Amino acid sequence: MIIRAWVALLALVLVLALAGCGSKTTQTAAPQAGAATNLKLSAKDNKYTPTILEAKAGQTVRLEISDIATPHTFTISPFRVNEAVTKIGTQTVQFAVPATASGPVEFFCSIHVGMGGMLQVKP
Ligand SMILES: [Cu+2]
Repeated sequence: MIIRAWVALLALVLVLALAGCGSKTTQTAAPQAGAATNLKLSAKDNKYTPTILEAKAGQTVRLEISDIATPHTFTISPFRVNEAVTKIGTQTVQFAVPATASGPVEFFCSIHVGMGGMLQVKP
């Protein structure tokens, strides 16, 4: 009787473990939540490209901004991120995605109208 219960428990643990694996079907090497991720953005022609970035909730983002020819900001208001991007050439800004964040949040330059995009926050 005890052995049967133990086998049932083992089977349950196995099923849960497999279910856990099955839920992660993405092929991309997505970083773990909490780990830092490196993203790139170009500021060429006073436009941020790409216009869609992706990070996970709770993650630290190191964002390398290239093609800087004039001062910009990198701003995400709900995250209280407002970095001056003034280094001609390339500058890296680092910010934390709040653990409670989700969905798309806007990033933009507060100097150039229309210079911005969306940061998709994945769980
Ligand atoms: Cu700008």
